[in-house]
Amino acid sequence: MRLLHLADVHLGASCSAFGALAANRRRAILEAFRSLPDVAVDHRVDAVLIAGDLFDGPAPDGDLLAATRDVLRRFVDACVPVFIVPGNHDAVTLRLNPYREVARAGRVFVQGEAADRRWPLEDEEGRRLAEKHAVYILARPAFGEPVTVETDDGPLHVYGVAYDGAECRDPLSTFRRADAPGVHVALLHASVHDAPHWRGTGNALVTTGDGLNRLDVDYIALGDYHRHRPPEAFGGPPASYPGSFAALDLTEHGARGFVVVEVSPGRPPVVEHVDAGLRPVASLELDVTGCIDDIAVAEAAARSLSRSAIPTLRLVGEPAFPLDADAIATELRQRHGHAHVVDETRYYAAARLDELAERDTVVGHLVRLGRARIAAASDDEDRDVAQMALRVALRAMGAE
Ligand SMILES: [Mn+2]
Repeated sequence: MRLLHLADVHLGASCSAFGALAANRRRAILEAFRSLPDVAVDHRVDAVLIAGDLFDGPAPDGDLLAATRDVLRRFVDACVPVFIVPGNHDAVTLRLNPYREVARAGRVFVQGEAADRRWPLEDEEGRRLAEKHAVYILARPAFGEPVTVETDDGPLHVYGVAYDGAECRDPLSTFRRADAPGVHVALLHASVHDAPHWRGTGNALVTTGDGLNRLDVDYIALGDYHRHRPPEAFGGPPASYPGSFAALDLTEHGARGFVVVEVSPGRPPVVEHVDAGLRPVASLELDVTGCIDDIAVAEAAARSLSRSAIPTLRLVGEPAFPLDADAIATELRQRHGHAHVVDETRYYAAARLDELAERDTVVGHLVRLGRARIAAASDDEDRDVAQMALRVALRAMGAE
């Protein structure tokens, strides 16, 4: 059986870290999300699992809700059942429930809700209604009976939990495997920590590898952690994080997307990560020692970056000129639309500064004073400020 598993789409996220590209980014994420029904058909998956944080917040705007309903209707039309659990960003609470609005589309059912259509699985008759042409939003704080659908590759049983610490502290302990043939899958939004003393706060479910091991299933579809983590990384439980669907800020570098999972009863799952196709964030460390000026640094960076990348550049080394990170970012933005530059260079140690410090001039005095302040700094923050002050002063003096 093949499953398409995604999480942490964060529809509606501001993407403000992308600067001038933010609006673009929001559109691209929505477009990639809209393409998923076709992607699911192309990959010939039997079902789709969405493991929380589909929305960035508990009150998505009308456009996003309409787009989501449209996507879900297309899954239903394509006969691909969809299972969703809320995450910590789009949690179902007494006051806010983004999924109540989503469930206004036909054949979308939200559990534990007095919606127009009752949850179809409460009784014998209802259970017969559970079929492929539907979307199931598992919104209860504890595991119950799985939702069972008949797929081309046999029965699929999905168990889900919507974490609510006020209702159920330890939802994993409520898991009971149904005695039925087929593939059994657990769907949850949780951070997995292996240190037993680790304690979560707020509305996030925290568990450990041992906790996951208690789930007697063929696959555990997780959400929450924004980096892809394959089952091998768990060393035991058949779990995987797909990671964020698309980079949401400039720390989320590398391939982002979803996973396609091959699951068979009693066998370890085989997980393949698939890129969602958005422009990636590329993280690059560049040693600027030897560069003659800001433009040369920008050009050296550009040579190492693909044009489609959105760069986050960390500068190291000892430049022989008063480097201006903003000027380098401005240069890179022309080519990449947006760029973030972190300056970790050590100008104060450069040979050029040694030379300037020897001089009996205002600049020479400035360098000696600046270096003395850097040397006397009481902590890292103080040192950063002193280094920045020397650099700004030298630039103002035109000491190239
Ligand atoms: Mn998330």
